[in-house]
Amino acid sequence: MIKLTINEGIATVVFDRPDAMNALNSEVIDALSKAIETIESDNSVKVVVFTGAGKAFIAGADIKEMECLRGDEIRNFSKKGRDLFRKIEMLTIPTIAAINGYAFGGGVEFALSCTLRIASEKAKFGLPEATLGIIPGFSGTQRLPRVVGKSYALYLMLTGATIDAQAALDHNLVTEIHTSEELMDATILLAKRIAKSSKQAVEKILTAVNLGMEAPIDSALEIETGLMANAFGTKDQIEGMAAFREKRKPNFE
Ligand code: CO8
Repeated sequence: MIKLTINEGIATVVFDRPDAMNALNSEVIDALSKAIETIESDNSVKVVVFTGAGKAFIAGADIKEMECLRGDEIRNFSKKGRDLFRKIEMLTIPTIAAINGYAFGGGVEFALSCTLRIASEKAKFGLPEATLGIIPGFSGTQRLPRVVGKSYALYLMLTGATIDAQAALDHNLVTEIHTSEELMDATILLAKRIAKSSKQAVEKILTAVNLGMEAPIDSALEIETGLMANAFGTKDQIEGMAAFREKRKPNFE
């Protein structure tokens, strides 16, 4: 259901339920939660990559599992996914969704909780919940407008339109498009570029952006100043600036 490998500081998580287009059922969500715990407990991990096996990234929450849920059952399922996605969003390890194919409903909502999203030219995106008589309940109504803007988010959610990778790029849903053959190499290259940066600086940038975006601007600026002050005097700041002065590459911790 979920395959986790950790290699040279990069954790790769593959959603591997191709018979159901990698749809998120309770079992997959529990397995993802365990994989995140493993990643958090491994200090060597600098970047996490998520992708899907087969022709889907994630075709949404499992419609067949959800169909008959009611009341607290559906509330709990929604909360389980939402809380896990929130945890992933707030990780101080950067996460990249390598969107290889279909990303619908909960699949888009999951990708939105990642730090970055890059797509194969074969990727297709949509929030078809309204066409199923429900709403994006894994935090899509909140995160999608923050990423693509309110109007385009509402267009996608109210119509259930399917868009291609180019439209996703045009609306900032993804930052890069690659051929399907090159997607994983390009993703690993991006992960390695991030992994070369100072780990403590990366953690502080994620914290500043994630906390700051949710705070009033004056509080957000205070958060930034505090984190900036804490960066000074660290081994990486001393090394990074010495490396600049000595015209060499930094050797971070
Ligand atoms: N859930 C369950 N099974 C699925 C799902 C899904 N989301 N998507 C695909 N499958 C299954 C199909 O039923 C099919 O199974 P079977 O072989 O047993 O019939 C198998 O995967 C292969 O799928 P297709 O034959 O349909 O493959 P195609 O290549 O023809 O089409 C698509 C692929 C376009 C991805 C198509 O399967 C599709 O449209 N899937 C549904 C997409 C969708 O509507 N996603 C949104 C789901 S709702 C959601 O995500 C809500 C999130 C918030 C929940 C909050 C909890 C309360």
